[in-house]
Amino acid sequence: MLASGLLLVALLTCLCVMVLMSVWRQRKLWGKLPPGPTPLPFIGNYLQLDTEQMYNCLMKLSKHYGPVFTIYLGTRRVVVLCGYDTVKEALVDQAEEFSGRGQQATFDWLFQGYGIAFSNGERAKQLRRFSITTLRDFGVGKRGIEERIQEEAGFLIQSFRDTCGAFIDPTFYLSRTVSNVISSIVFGDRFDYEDKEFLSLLRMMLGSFQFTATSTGQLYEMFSSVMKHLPGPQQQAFKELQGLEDFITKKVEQNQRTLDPNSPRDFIDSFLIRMQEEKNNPNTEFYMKNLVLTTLNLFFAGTETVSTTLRYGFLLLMKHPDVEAKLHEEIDQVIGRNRQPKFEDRAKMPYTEAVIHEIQRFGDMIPMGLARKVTKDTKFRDFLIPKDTEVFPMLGSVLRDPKFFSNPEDFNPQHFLDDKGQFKKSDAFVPFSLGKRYCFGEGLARMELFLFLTTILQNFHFKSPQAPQDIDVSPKLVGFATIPRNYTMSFLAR
Ligand code: D3G
Repeated sequence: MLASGLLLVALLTCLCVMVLMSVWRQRKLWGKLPPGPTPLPFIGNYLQLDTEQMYNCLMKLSKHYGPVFTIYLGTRRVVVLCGYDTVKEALVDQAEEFSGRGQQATFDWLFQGYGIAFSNGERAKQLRRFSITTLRDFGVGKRGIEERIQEEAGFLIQSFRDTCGAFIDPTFYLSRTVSNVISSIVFGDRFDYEDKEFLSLLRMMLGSFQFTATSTGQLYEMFSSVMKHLPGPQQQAFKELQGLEDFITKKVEQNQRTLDPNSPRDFIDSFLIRMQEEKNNPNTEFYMKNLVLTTLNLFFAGTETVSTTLRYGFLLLMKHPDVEAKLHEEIDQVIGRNRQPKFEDRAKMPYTEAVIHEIQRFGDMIPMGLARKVTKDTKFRDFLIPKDTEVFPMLGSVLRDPKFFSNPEDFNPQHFLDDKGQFKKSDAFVPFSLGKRYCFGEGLARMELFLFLTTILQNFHFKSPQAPQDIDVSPKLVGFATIPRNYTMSFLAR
């Protein structure tokens, strides 16, 4: 009797221990988030972060916690990925899991999960597919868009000639030109360079893009729910985003009034036609809000990234006159002065190709990438990342990965050249990100960078009011975007 009682107690104890152990193991499994500093309620890791230099702060933390760690931006839990191996293992080897879109608090104020860049799930999939096909229909990746870029490059050359060698800030010269390429596709026509409304749209894009790189812009990433109601520079950014949306809404209404369903004139027309085709589909993603906000995504992303890259590039070439001289030499040899550059020329211009890559690598346009999130509970290395956790792929840490670039902090086209002077690819060249949500404007951007840069250098050389050694090529702002310092320059006819 006593023995069986003892046995029962022992058995029950055993069972209890087993149950407890299994619960504990599961909890531990669940708790296997990447390491990171302990967060406080509501403010998260605010005390460990400096909103003036988020990128640098996160890289410092990665020295302590390793290439995969967890940080809390206010209440947002974010897994940070550093270096080529880590980013590639996540975004490429586990592409599906890491294909969700995380937040960009400033842009989300307007987009609210609609449109193509800041959306998720079926919506992102459908709109991405449609956009890629429709861009192609309007000539992207073909002769059509190449000729449009060449023509626009001609207008830019003329506008630089008109400055008669005066020192100017090139910002809006470049953004007008770059923006007119995507404008031709989404609105069916370019803007006149004197158009006041165009300039105001370009100011709104520049302003809100720069805001995301400021300290307030990064603070807004942590405390948007409070700050959206408070006065401050964020209100100006909202006004600018709203101004852009209002303009697109107006363009859509114009298109609607004059639509011929049998011959779409531009991206907006094609979307309107698709809306008509899907009007009886209760699950359609083709409706007005997605039309306006997808168009705004293309217009904005197609303007600001390429134009900021060129602006940074000019400054870098003035800092490095030897590089500019070698570009002139290759252009003269391969293209000469009597015909416009064409995209095919690229194959015979390894030096130019290397310089463009190096400008993009050094410029590091979107240093922390567009935030991703995991679409399901995800096992990554020895960690478990719960569904919907945000992920920052630190593209800047890949572009400056010392395993791939000999002097990652220096601007040096040799990073992309072999000892025979031939162009050398690098897997760590990831300015367009990787995986399922990589930038599908990549082809267009590369064509523009090549044709604009070669056409400009075929016609001008650059003059800075400062001596090369006094030019500061370190960024003015690093946040969501990297922004070069303000400068002026002069375009001297060759
Ligand atoms: C900004 C605002 C609206 N839609 C897209 C953007 C944006 C900025 C940089 C990129 O997208 C990455 N191509």
